[in-house]
Amino acid sequence: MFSSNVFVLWGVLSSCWGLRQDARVDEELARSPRPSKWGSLWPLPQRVATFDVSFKLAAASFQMLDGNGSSAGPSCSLLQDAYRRYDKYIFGGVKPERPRARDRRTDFPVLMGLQVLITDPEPECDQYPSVTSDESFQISLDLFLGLETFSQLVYEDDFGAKLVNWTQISDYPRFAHRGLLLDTSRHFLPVKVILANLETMAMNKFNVFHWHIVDDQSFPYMSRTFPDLSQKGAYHPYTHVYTPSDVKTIIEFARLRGIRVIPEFDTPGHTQSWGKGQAGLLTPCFAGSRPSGSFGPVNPILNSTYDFMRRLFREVAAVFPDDYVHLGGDEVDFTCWKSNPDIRTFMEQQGFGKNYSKLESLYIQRLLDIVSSTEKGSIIWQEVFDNGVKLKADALIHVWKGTGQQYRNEMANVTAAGYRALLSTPWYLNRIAYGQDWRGHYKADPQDFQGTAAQKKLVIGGEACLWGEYVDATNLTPRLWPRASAVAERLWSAQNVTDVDDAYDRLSSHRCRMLERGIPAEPLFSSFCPREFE
Ligand code: CP6
Repeated sequence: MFSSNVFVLWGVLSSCWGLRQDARVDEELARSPRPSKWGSLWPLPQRVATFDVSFKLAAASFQMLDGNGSSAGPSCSLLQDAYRRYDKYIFGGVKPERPRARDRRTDFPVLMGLQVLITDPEPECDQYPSVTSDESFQISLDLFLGLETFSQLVYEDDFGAKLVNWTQISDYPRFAHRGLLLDTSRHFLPVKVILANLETMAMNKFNVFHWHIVDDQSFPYMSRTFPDLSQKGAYHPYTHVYTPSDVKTIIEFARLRGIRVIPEFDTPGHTQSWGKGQAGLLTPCFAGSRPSGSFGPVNPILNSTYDFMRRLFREVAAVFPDDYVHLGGDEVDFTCWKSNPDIRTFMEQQGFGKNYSKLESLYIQRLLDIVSSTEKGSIIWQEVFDNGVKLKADALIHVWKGTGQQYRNEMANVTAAGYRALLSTPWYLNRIAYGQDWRGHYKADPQDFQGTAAQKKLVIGGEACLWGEYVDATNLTPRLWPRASAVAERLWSAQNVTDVDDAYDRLSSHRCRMLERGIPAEPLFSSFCPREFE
């Protein structure tokens, strides 16, 4: 009896010891968060000066107003909309009655309001954001980027009073393209989930929503030109689709937050769901001399394929206002093409031999021509570049594959060839690991490769990717935040902002702020938030 107890106790101790061993992976940061000298600013601004002078904000009297001489006034609905949002974030939507003069005495000088002075003679109030948008601001402020930063300066004292320290900030992004990929094909994501994530993107200064809208598993995009694509290819023909009005809602919500929406219609691979609503589009695979009944990538040897693509991309160009579309082009499996006798004959006629990359290139080449005829620029996954496809000089190459050394080499090769590059390889947030994997995401730098200054300049940014195989509305938000925030800071803040310890402190507070704003962001490590949800 006694010896058995001893054994149990030993078992408990040894398993505790085992856990400690495991936790040692986290040694460097196995501590509770502490206040950072930068408060809870995230991503860290380019230049910050704080002074030991505090002001109080009163919910009843504080106002955000267009400054004297501002080039954006009442007619700039985008700005007025942003005032409302940030008022709510700062004061929690509470508007007490205005205090009488004798009640106004406080221990701190009261900050009466925030004057927003837009200096751009033609502010983008009614336009869509673009890769050339000026996102810089001083803290006397530019649109919502500045408002977000201002709201992050507000803190509470022990009595719940809202305070802000006298602060001067001058800020602008390191990279123009700071994206997040969500995948709505593997699982349908309800519109409100997408909107909540756009809102959270704005809190993190992400400015591109890369919408991987369709793929093998389902085709939820409702096309006016080809309604059968979603009618037959979506998980459900009217509950699991994005109607034209849904798409509009998402694009407008994003626009009001300075976020571009870039749709991806990935071809010629990853298109199984397209085949259900568009007969003859996919390549019939053969078993010996007979069709096997299954289908492969888009059939690149038929004129009807290009007629279809021309009509589809004409619609896409009209529906999505951004200057770019993402054309995919990744992971094309040649097995089915190889099995098909018509394709083999075509290969011979073209003199391609057994090189199916040449066939893929022929397809992509024609698709790129179709897309340029719609006046849009193209983004493609790296395989298209790797296969030697002739690209327009303005094509953007999206690097997603390989180990650390491989992706660095790829960035070097792409930029040495004179193309602009986007990086995603180190930021596959669908991959999860025990511990603080955000630190790895934080340390990766898109300009960390062997190359000239001119090559580094061709890196216009990167994207965090959350592929949808294991993610739907139930777990998307906590899996994404605050892990994606690490990528947001890497893409916004200066190159020398690399102190992971300080990032941990600020990110912990930033995560608590996201919680307060109703976003169920997961914790970084053992900790608690000043205001926790039930
Ligand atoms: N779907 C598409 C995917 C992936 C890619 N393209 C993918 C590949 C590897 C991982 C995660 C996602 N699911 N269309 C690659 C760009 Cl680890």
